[in-house]
Formats: sequence, C-alpha cells, structure tokens
Amino acid sequence: MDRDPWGDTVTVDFDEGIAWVSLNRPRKRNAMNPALNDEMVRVLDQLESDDRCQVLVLTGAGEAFSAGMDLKEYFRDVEATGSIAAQMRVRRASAQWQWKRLAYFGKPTIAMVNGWCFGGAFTPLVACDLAIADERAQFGLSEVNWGIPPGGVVTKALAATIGQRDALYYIMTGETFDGAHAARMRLVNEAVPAERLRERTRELALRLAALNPVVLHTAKVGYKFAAEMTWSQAEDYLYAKLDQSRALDPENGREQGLNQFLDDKSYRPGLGAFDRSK
Ligand code: ACO
Ligand code: V55
Repeated sequence: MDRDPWGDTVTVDFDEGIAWVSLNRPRKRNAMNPALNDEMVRVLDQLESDDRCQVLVLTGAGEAFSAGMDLKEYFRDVEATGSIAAQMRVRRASAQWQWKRLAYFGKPTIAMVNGWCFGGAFTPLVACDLAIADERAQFGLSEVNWGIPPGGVVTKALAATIGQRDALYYIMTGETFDGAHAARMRLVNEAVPAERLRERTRELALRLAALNPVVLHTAKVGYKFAAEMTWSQAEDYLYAKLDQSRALDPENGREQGLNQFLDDKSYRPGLGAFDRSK
C-alpha cells in the first residue's frame, strides 16, 4: 500500500484504487483546526487528478471520526488575533474542503464514521456521497452544549439528510445518538459492527470504482445541484448533464451499454452493469 507524505494532520493511503483519507489528530480526536483545514484543501486538490484515487474514503485516525471544529485553535485563538481577515480566511478554508470541494469531488466519496462525530464534522459527513458508520459511533450537535447555534453549513447539511423533527431534536437538545440511530434517520446509509466497518466500506468503494467514472460524476453532481433548482431548471440542466456525460466519456459507455443489451444480448441493465472491458 502506498502512503504519501502530505503533512501531519491528514494521511492518505492508496490501495486498490481507493484513497483512504484519514483526519489525523487522534490525540485531539481529529478536531479540525486551521492547519488541518488547509491541508485537506491541498489533499483534495491533489487527489482530484491522482489516478490512484478512483474512490475517496474519508475517515478518522484513532477513536474519532472528528470531534468537530477545534474549539481552541478554530474559535478562541482566531478570535484572539482580533483580525476579521484572519477569521474570514480560516472560515473560507474550512468551507472550502468540508463541502465546496468535497460535495462536488470528481470521484465517488464515502464517509466511514469510525467513532466520535460532533458539530462541524457533520458537514464533511453529509458532503460525502455515501456514509457507513460503526453502529456504536457517537454523533452529536453539541454546539448548544457549549454555547453557540450550529454554524457554517452544519444545519443545512442536516436539512439535506434527516427530517425536521429529528434535526431540531438533536440541534436543540445536544444529545448524542449512535450509528445505528444515524442509519435509521438516514444520516448515514448503513451502520455495521466495528469489525465489519472497513470491509463493508471497501466492498462498496470497489463496486463504485468498477463503474464508469464520468457517468458517476455527472450523476452525483446532477443530483446535488438539481436538488436546489426549480423543476424547469432541473429538467434543462439534467439534459445538459446527460449530453455532457456522453460528450466527455472516453469509453463511449452509452453506446457500449446499448449494443451489449440490444444486439449482443449479453447482459440486462436492470440486473447489473455491462462489461466495460469490451
Ligand atoms: N476542540 C479542541 N480540542 C478538542 C476537541 C475539540 N472539538 N475535542 C477534543 N479535544 C481535545 C481535548 O481538549 C483533549 O485535549 P488534551 O489532551 O490536550 O487535554 C483531547 O482532545 C482528548 O479529548 P478528551 O475530551 O480527553 O477525550 P475523550 O475521549 O474523553 O472524549 C469527546 C471525547 C467526547 C469527543 C470530547 O473530547 C469532546 O466532547 N470533544 C468536543 C466535542 C465537541 O463538542 N465539538 C465541537 C462541536 S461544535 C463545532 O464543531 C462548531
Ligand atoms: C460551526 C462550524 C463552522 C463555523 C462555525 O457549528 C460553527 C459548527 C465549519 O465552520 O465557522
């Protein structure tokens, strides 16, 4: 397995087309400080054009996925500088990787929630296309517990996944819930026992890695943008996405798919994908 030396707040391990990206401040429960946010912007930038990354898995080193924003370095220390420009800069880097870059990343993304997931960590969690959690991982919107309403786009991310009753319950009480409950609320796709977490994530990642990357990218980006459009805009945009996918696809997958079903009769699209190797 390759491992690249990026910096010390994030690690990336490459294996089988999967880039396993770990937030790496285990002694601070992977709390996101400005250094980690800056490093994640660079990591996503590089992985976007790295062929060893067909699918990105985001997880955390040690016991935590991420304990949210670093209350000392992201809030107190930045405020202590008294500089509005400094505050804007750290907020921008944070938003940059946590949702702007991650949500529209050029390859499929899976959040593998291995432990604690608090506050600001909900943003990259929801920005990932899919999510698998350890059934015993603990989640919480702990902002109210220490005295702020959820900021950034944390609340927006909740609104994009779970329903209003559950969202307001956890936003307003700050209570924790486990991975199994996160799956019931559809904050994550599935919750599995800790010992199956990595294997289940790997299996899902390999399935995605086997599919046509241009089609997957246009499909996911199409879904995310269309969700914010009117129906008429969405119709026009999604047809444009369809044509873009066809124009960009070096494999000419659409023709292959049609030929193998209609002419060769070698597979059924309803039951699985066509053979990309032909
Ligand atoms: N910001 C800054 N430091 C943190 C954070 C954080 N979000 N989370 C953990 N740490 C630090 C602790 O201060 C401690 O540092 P130290 O060893 O230098 O004293 C170290 O990480 C280990 O933390 P413990 O609390 O000792 O670890 P424990 O395993 O007992 O508890 C837990 C883990 C529950 C995650 C706890 O650390 C915690 O409550 N963290 C804060 C969670 C939170 O509310 N995050 C902010 C959400 S709001 C937002 O993101 C905007
Ligand atoms: C939060 C997250 C932020 C922020 C303020 O509630 C609060 C979490 C990711 O940025 O700037």
